[in-house]
Amino acid sequence: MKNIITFGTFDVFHVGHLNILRRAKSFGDRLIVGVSSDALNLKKKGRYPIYAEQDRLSIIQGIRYVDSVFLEESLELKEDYIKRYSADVLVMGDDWQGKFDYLSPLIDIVYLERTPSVSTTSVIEVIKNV
Ligand code: C2G
Repeated sequence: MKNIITFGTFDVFHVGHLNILRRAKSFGDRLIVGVSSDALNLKKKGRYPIYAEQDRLSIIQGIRYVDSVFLEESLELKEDYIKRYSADVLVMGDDWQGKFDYLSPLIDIVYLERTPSVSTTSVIEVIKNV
């Protein structure tokens, strides 16, 4: 049984999010997703996500490729989460290229190409300008 772990905010869920979850799952048997908390987002991006953390958790849990979800409370706890969920492979989009290489003694790391031309920020901009 190979466990895959990935992390993200997944705010205003879009096809780029779906693609990375589908591709992450293809690396193993179980996909575990750490969904960034609202407080972590405020710290990381200076604003709260559009969708509250409970809703983002429900959406991600409802995706067929996802086996379990948890709340990611801090960027510095990756090692703990990896051990807690017995993860074998960490998958992240390549906007994080190299950023988690320090974890490589603990886990295999795969960076996947982001889906082009879609992002939460661009969706928010389009809606703002309607
Ligand atoms: N993603 C993608 N293609 C896009 C947009 C996003 O492949 N067009 C991927 C990102 O690379 C990431 C995942 O979808 O792997 C979630 O993206 P975000 O919600 O933007 O995640 P982020 O806020 O970067 O949080 O501990 C790490 C952080 O929690 C990651």
